[in-house]
Amino acid sequence: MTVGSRKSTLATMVFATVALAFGGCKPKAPYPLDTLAPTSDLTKAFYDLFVEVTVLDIIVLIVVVVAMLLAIAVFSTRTGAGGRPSVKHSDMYLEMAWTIIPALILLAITVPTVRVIIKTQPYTWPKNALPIEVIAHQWWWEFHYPTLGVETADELHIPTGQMIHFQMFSKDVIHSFFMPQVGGKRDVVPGQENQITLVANVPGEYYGQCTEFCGDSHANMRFRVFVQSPADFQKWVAHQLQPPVKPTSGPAAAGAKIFANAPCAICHTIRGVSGFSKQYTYGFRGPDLTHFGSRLTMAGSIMDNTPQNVAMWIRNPDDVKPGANMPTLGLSGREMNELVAYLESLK
Ligand code: HEC
Ligand SMILES: [Cu+2]
Repeated sequence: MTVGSRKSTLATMVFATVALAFGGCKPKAPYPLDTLAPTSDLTKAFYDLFVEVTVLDIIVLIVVVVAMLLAIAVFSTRTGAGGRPSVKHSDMYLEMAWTIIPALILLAITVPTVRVIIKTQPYTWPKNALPIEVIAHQWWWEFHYPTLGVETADELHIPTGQMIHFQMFSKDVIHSFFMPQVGGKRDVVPGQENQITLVANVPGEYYGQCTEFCGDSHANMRFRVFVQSPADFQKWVAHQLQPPVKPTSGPAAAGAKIFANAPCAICHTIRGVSGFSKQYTYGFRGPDLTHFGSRLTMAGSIMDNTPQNVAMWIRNPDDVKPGANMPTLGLSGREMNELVAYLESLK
C-alpha cells in the first residue's frame, strides 16, 4: 500500500465514522426500540439521569484532554534540554487534589443514580395502582389484569395518566421485560416476583422485546404496548370481557368443532370453550385465544395476525419460530381453512 492510498483510506475511515456518528444522532424514522425517546415518568427519569451523567462526562473529558495537550505541547521537556523535573518527589497538595477530585466526580454520578434507583424501586409498592401480571414463557408474553378479569398475550394495553404496577413472573427461564420507550428493563426470574411501576403519558403503539437470552427463539420474543387514553382503554377492557364469538354457520362454525376436538384445547383457553389442563400449566401452555382475532400480531408479535400467517403458524410452528412449544398437528386443506376462519372470527 502506498502512502497516498493509506492516507485516502484513513480519510475515508474518518469520514465514515463522523457520518455514522452524526447519522446516529438524527433519526430519519422513529426507531422502534429507541431508548432516547421517553414516554413515561419511569423512562423520563432514566433519560434525565443519562443526560446528567453524559454532560458531566463530557466536562471531565474536556478537562483531561486540555490538560494532556498542555502537558504535551507546553509543559514538556524537549529532547536534550535536560530540564529539572517539574514535580517534586512528593507533593502533598497535588496528591490530595487527584484523590479528592475523582472522589467528587464519582459522588456526582452516584448521588443522582441512587436517587433514581430509590425513586423507581420504592420500598412499598403503591396500593392504588392498576396491577398487571406479566408472565414470561419461552417465547411469548402473557398479560393478566387481575382486578379487571382480562387475559391476553403479546399485546399489552395500558391507560395514560394512571399508575401501573407490573408484577413479573417466569414460567421457565430468566427473561427480561423491556419496552424502551415506556419502561423496563427488569429481569423476569423463575420463582421470584419482580416489579415496576410507571405512569405512561403519550398514547401510541410501542415495541417491547425480551432482553435476556432465553433460548432458541429469544430474538422472537417480542411484544407490543398500546398506550391508550383512559376512555379507549375502558373500551378495550369492555371488549375483552365479552364472551368469545360463537359462530353458528359457515367455515368458522366448522372450525370451532375442529378446535374443540383437536389437541388445541389442551393448551389454549377460549373462555367458555376450553381451559388448559393442570398438567400443562407449566411450560407448554399457549396464549389465551378468547379474543385472538382482535390482536394485530401473533406468536410473540413476530408477525401480523393475518389468515395466511395463522395457517403458516399452525402448519409448522417450528418453521416460523425455531423451538416453538406448540406441536405440528398435521392439519391442512379444508380443515385448516375452517380452523383459521374460526380463530380470526374471535374478535
Ligand atoms: C402443547 C401445547 C399446544 C397445543 C396442543 C397447541 N398450541 Fe397453539 N400455541 C402453543 C404455544 C406455547 C404458543 C405460543 C408460541 C410462541 O409464540 O412462542 C401457541 C401459539 C398459538 C397461536 C398464536 C397465538 C398468539 O396470540 O400469538 C395460535 C393462533 C395457536 N397457537 C393456535 C393453535 C391451534 C389452532 C392449535 C390446534 C390445532 C394449537 N394451537 C395447539 C401451544 C400449543
Ligand atoms: Cu425471553
